[in-house]
Order: sequence, then structure tokens, then C-alpha cells
Amino acid sequence: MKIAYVSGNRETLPNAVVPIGLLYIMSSTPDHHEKVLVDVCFDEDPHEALREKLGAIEPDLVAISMRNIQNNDYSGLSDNLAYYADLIESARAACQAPVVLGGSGFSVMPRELMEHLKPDFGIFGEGEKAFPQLVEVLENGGEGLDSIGALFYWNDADLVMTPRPPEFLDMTELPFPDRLLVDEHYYNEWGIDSVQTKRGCPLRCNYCTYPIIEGRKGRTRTPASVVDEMFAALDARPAINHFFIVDSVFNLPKTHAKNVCRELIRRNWQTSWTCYANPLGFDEEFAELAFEARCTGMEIGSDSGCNHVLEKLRKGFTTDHIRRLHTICRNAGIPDCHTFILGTEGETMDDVRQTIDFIVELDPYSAILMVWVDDYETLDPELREQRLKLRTETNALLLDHQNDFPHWSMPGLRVNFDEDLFRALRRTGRHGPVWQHLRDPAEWSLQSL
Ligand code: B12
Ligand code: SF4
Repeated sequence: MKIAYVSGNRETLPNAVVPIGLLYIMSSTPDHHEKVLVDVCFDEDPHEALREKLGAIEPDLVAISMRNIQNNDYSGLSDNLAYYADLIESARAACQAPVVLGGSGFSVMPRELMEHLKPDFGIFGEGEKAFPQLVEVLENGGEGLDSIGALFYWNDADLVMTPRPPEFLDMTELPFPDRLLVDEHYYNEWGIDSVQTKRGCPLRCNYCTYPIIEGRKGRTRTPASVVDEMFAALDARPAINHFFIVDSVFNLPKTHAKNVCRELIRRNWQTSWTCYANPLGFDEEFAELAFEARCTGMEIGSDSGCNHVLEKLRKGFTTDHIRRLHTICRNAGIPDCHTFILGTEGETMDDVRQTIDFIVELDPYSAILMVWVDDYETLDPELREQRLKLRTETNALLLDHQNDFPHWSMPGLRVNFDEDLFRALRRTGRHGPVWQHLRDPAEWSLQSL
């Protein structure tokens, strides 16, 4: 079968991200199939580009990866759903092949997106097993769709969903994503690659969609395999100058994270990397090992400076845990960037103000201030209207303070967060996530980086 794997993502803020999920799907599809990656991220007109490319490939199956439903209030709500509807239409105009939709964006509300976008098939969650099974079933005439897990398909006008398999995949068995297929723009322009050391987060934050995508049970790779992959990626794409560990939370389970750091140190790893970290399970030893393994920063989903909001969000930690993490990071020389989500369900403007005061008192290396957007707002104008009032007030408050905090970024307001600033920083040779360059590490840290 000839399969076109289409990465639909065009978001380049804070940086363009390599379509590692789709690469995993490609490398898990048996090699006797003809596999072509079509990435429309950098095409001026993605629809025309897709039509042209699919017209030339003449695929038997089009697999589209949908990473983002919305852009979490970089600028209000992006119209990603309309974009994906057009992308599917372009695929259909270019060839007769059935369209399969998957990806993290698709997985957070697959039923609604099947009904809204009407692809022929949808696979939610990790697709390494289900996608090759679907290919096989289609190749053999289409009998046996109901034997595939986590699949959506149409039975005439009825949407059928098969149950998710009871077990998530064993990470030790997955083949490496093939970086040689990746568009060179990602590396030449941003130099950032992605690596995943495990899947699954055991925590239960009330708004979080991550466990829907990858489950709650931590499934780790061996540290040796992770580091082998990182060295292989550097060999394949020497323009890489930074890695982002895309695990939901790198430091849970902490023994695994420490062992990955130890393996990097043992093999004299020199390229900088960053990751997501959580105040729970965060300790001095981890911070020190990470520093020695060339970690140049951690992003922490601290979310709020009010304990009652943290409790409502079921974060499992308090503001004291955030303070403790900050102190450990500062002592170890790891710049910490905390993301705060202002205006979650039930929050008042007083809570928002209290969070801002907390950030001032904490004085982290950097902070990213997001304003809460519910994924369902993309499909529900009434919900969007309801949520807009607090968002507008919060943005007005942030606007008043936009010049007071030079180390913070406010993506929705484009404060310390816009393409021109990012390009200027990259031109002066500053790599990795941009928040790292909003402050002088030597002035901030107790150790020099
Ligand atoms: C790491 C991460 C980031 C990092 C990325 C760093 C980097 N260099 O790669 C940073 C911080 C930059 C980032 C930014 C953003 N992110 Co982000 N990010 C993640 C995270 C934690 C992991 C993504 C990842 O790489 N996973 C590893 C790969 C292997 O998994 P995957 O892509 O999901 O692919 C699997 C499946 O989805 C499926 N699959 C994928 N494609 C296909 C295709 C087919 C046909 C099939 C069948 C299956 C399939 O199989 C794959 C393998 O199992 C996810 C949450 C999560 N745990 O998934 C959010 C997530 C993807 N991000 C999200 C968002 C919104 C964003 C931003 C728009 C906004 C923001 N506020 O940060 C930006 C956009 C950036 C961009 N350029 O697109 C959302 C997207 C969904 C949504 N709600 O819209 C997620 C799901 C988090 C959430 N809020 O729910 N992100
Ligand atoms: S710690 Fe992060 S990934 Fe885990 S449930 Fe909470 S928000 Fe989601």
C-alpha cells in the first residue's frame, strides 16, 4: 500500500516542533508499504501544497496528524478546526484515498472531531499498534475493523467506536523515529529536536488531557535506548543544538529521570536540553544530576499562586512545594520557568491578582502567563462567550503590567513572545526555548552555567 503521512501542524510559536508522533507511526508501519511524509508546516499555501503532493504521490491511504486543536490563547482562539476541515477537503480533492485522522489534538475529543471533520477513520491515543492494523485490514478488503482498538469508523451514517485496548504500548519495543525524514527547516531554523523517554502521567490534575493521550501508567524506556536515540539524532542531523524531552513530566518517576541523567553523564553528553518538571518528587539530587547532564532549564506547570485554586485543580502540591522547587533549582543552577494558567473554571479576579503577587514574590528565572481556554470553546460558541469576560479582564490586567516584568512572557498578548523577538534571538546564536534568554543566567544563578 502507498501511504501518505501528513503533518498538518503549522504553529511555529514558541518554535516549530518536529512531528515526532507521526514519525513514530511511520516507523511502526511495516516497511513493505511505500511510506511518504508530507509536512505542510512551511508551505506558503498548505492546501495547494497538499493537493500537489498527494496528486503526485497517488496514495492509497492518507494519514493526517492533528497536533493542536487550539493554540491555548496565544491570541484568542485560533481557527484550527476550520483549517483541518479544509486540509481534509484538499486531500479528498487530490486523491480518492480514505483519510485517517489521529494525533494529540484529535485524541482529546475524538468523537466530536469525527462528527465535525468527517474523516473516514480516526485513531485516538497512541497509534503505533492500531494504525498498522488498520492498514492491514484495509489491504485485505476492510473486514475486521471492529478488532482494532481505539478506532472510529463509519457504518453508513453511524459512527462506531471500538474500545481502547486494556494495555498501553510497551515503550521498550517501539522503533526510533527516523529524523532523516524531517524537513531541514526545523533543524536549520530552530535547531530543536524532541525526544520521549517515557509515556504516561500518574497525576490527576482536573483539566489535563495528557492521560487521555498517553495514559496514567508510567511506561519508561531504558536510559541506554534514550541516549542512543539522542546520539543517533545528532549524527543524522548535526544542526540540532537543543533537545526538548517531551514527556508530560520528566521527573516522575524520579528514579527513571535520574537514571536517564546518569546515562547522559556517563556518555559525556554535551548538547543542552530542557524538560517539563513537577514540584512533586523534585529533589536536590535530580536537579544536580540534570545540571551535570547539560540540562539548561525546566518548565514547571505551577498553574496558580493560590492554594485553593491548586487544590481545585487537583495539582497535589501547594505553593510551598513550588517555592521549594524554585530554591532547589536556583541552588543547582537550573533556570526554572513556571507556567501559570490564569482564569481557570471558578477563579475570580482576586485569585488572578494573588497569583501575580505570588510570581513577583517567587521571582523564578522566568514565567509564562497563559489565560485559560477550554478546548470545547472551539466547538461551542456559547461556552466561548461565557469564558470571554474573565479572559478579557485578565488580559486587561496583564496589559497594565506588561512592562513591569521583563523576565515573564504573556503569549496571548505577544509580550516577550513573538516571531520577531524569537528570530532576533536565534540570529545572535541563542538556542533552545526563548524564555531562557529573557534573563542573564550568571546574574540569576548561584552557579554559572
Ligand atoms: C512537549 C509538548 C510541547 C512542547 C514541544 C517541544 C518540542 N520540541 O517538541 C512545547 C512546550 C513547545 C509545546 C508547545 C505547544 N503545545 Co504542546 N504538548 C507537548 C506534549 C506534552 C507532548 C507532545 C509530544 O511530543 N508527544 C510525543 C509524541 C510521540 O506523541 P504524539 O505527538 O501525541 O503522537 C502520538 C499520538 O498522538 C498518535 N498520533 C500522532 N499523529 C498521528 C497520526 C495518525 C494518523 C495516527 C493514527 C496517530 C497519530 O500516535 C503518536 C505516537 O503514539 C503534549 C501533551 C501530551 N502529553 O501529549 C502537549 C500538546 C500536544 N500541546 C498542546 C498545545 C495546545 C500546544 C501549543 C499550541 C500551546 C501551548 N500553550 O504551549 C504549543 C504549540 C507548539 C507547536 N509549534 O505546535 C496540546 C494540543 C491539543 C490541544 N489542546 O489543542 C497538547 C495535547 C497539550 C494539551 N493542552 O492538551 N508543547
Ligand atoms: S502533572 Fe501535568 S501531565 Fe500530569 S496530570 Fe497534571 S497537568 Fe497533566
